[in-house]
Amino acid sequence: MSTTQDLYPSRNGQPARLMERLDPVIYSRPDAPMPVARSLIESYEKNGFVILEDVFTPAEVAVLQQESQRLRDSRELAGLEQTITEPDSSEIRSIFKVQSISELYRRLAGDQRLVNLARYILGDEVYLHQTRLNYKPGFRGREFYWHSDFETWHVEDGMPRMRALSISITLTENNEHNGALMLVPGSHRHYVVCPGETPENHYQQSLKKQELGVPPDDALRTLVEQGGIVPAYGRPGSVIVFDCNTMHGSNSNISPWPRSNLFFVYNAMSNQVVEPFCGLAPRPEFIAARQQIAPLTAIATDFSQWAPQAPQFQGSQQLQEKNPNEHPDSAHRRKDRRHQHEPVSPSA
Ligand SMILES: O=C(O)CCC(=O)C(=O)O
Repeated sequence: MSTTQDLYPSRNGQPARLMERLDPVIYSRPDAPMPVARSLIESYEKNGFVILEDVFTPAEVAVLQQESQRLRDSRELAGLEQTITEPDSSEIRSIFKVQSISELYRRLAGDQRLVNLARYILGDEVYLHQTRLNYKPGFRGREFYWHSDFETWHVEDGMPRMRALSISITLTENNEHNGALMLVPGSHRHYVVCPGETPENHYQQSLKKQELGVPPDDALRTLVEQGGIVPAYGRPGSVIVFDCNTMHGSNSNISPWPRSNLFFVYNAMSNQVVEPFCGLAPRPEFIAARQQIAPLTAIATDFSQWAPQAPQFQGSQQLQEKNPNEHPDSAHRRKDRRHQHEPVSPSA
């Protein structure tokens, strides 16, 4: 059990309820240089998310999609613990810790368009708490029920404060048919204390179908009556940035069109995880990073120029043994660029 004070208790026998958020949403000072237009930052602060279209060019998206297909087709990958199948079929639902099996995605997680935004919002150097690729295959891709990521990261991973965010890069179109992400504006300001008690190894069930750490109907109704629901439709290459406590979920995909999105979770260096607040053993490293934590270096990359890489599965160990967050040629840049917030596109 963590010795850090539990400011956001949940699943501990208390009745379910809504409580106010105790942490800021935007951590940088208002006069700090902004990596995107002020209106976008204000929208993020008010709603708990912002959708940025066309952050990656069609040529870059094509390269990112090829990599997604390569991973999906890999027989080696199917046997790894970090590969999660759908609850009722052997189709791949999610691959976790993608930076350990893909040099391209490792580089992408350090892209300056993403890292500078995360740094600005969190007001700190950042590292990767979790990464995943959710395939949401056509016909049988199952839903992700409503949840706040922070509730699970706090209870099961020991993330102390709300000082983390997700950046989701859409690899396919997300539309009204294929199970686009849905978000509840303003929900990030309220923490849902959830009922129930966390069983051991809960992740083995929850990554396929989450039933604990989800809001009771009344709490969800209240949040949605206050804020509504916004679907994150968009072209591939868009970016959805959302606060760790924003209520979100997505429907099943019974359309023929897959909906594949990458998720990178950036946590503030000052908010590294402690012992899980549920008192159980921490979840495995592929779900929640605890070892070799190091700040990311923001690097400019044109992914359309990325040379195809040889399959990396036997190299996944090597990638994990190195500093998992840092590209080999980036160390010399860290000193110069740590506190800069270079502009990212789009700037509208
Ligand atoms: O991929 C989605 O639609 C939702 C993903 C999500 O909420 C999760 O993986 O926690």
